[in-house]
Amino acid sequence: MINVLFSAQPKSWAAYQQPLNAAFINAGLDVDLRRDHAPEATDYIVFAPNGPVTDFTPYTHTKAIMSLWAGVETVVDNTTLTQPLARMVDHSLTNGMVEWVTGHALRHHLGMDTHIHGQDGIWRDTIYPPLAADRPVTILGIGALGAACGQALHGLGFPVTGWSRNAKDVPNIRCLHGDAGLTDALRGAQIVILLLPLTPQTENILDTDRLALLAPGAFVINPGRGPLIDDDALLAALDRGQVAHATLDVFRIEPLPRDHPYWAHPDVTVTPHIAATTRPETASQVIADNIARGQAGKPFLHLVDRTTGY
Ligand code: NDP
Ligand code: OXD
Repeated sequence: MINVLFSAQPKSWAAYQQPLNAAFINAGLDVDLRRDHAPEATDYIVFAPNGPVTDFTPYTHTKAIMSLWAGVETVVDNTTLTQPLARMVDHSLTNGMVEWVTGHALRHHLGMDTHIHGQDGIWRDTIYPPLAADRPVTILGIGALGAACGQALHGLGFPVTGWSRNAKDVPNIRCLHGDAGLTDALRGAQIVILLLPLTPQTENILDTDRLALLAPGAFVINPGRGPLIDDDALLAALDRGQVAHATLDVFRIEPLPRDHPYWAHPDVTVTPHIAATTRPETASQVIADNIARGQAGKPFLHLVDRTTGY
């Protein structure tokens, strides 16, 4: 019997109990899934922020922590965490992000708001978008999510540049990396999409100087993490028209406080951290399959590198 502890917000239990148990059976695992295993008897922890486990010290026999989230910035620097940490990489999460990013990129590219909000009897036939081929898009972060978004945008005809920490070769994406690569990636970009993890190196990466590299009237789309952007710099860039519109899904404080300037800004769209939700059915199978690997003595998939923080 494998003891799996579920440590997430209490409201998640109802959504995950049945899919996790079904996935364990599907993976051929005999699992006792509970919210209250004794620490020393816990083999694995299914983990999300704001659950009961914050101190991993007593989990002396725990083989791995399986995060329900792709972003692990709230747990990766927990000094009590000595066990392997696997983050969420799941095709449903990826597809959700591709749909959200593509939808918002097309909204801005096509100038949809002009016509959706301009139903006033005026025939605005001189306002039409360029073709996607003439709208360079830059994606900061070309990992599981950024690379998939890049492929989808390329498929629509956009020239896509991606930026990463290490040199990469991703089909259909002009790949740049490192500090010099960041300047090149941002210079002249008309749409910039942030899909970086939050680490000390990526915090405030989109600041005043880097916003100034974008094409005048660029669009910023951030489903990554709020602190990737210097908020004051973005608001100033919006106010002077350097950035035409920002669509933001993630924020330094969530829920975004009601008096935050983003809510009232005419050129900001706030979405409530829903760009890509972890779907219990497929995420449970990812976790069950990873536990099955561990039980078979194989290396876990999607392990977080504790030195880089993602
Ligand atoms: P990955 O780890 O697969 O990819 C991260 C990418 O960022 C990689 O290309 C990596 O480079 C790059 N990167 C990291 N640090 C740096 C750096 N210092 N300089 C340059 N590039 C860097 O993550 P995912 O694609 O799975 O997820 C990305 C983020 O999306 C998550 O961390 C999370 O914050 C966010 N997210 C948001 C959701 C939402 O609903 N809003 C849902 C899910 C995730 P390299 O390839 O060289 O390693
Ligand atoms: C995640 C998220 O990291 O939902 O999975 O943001």
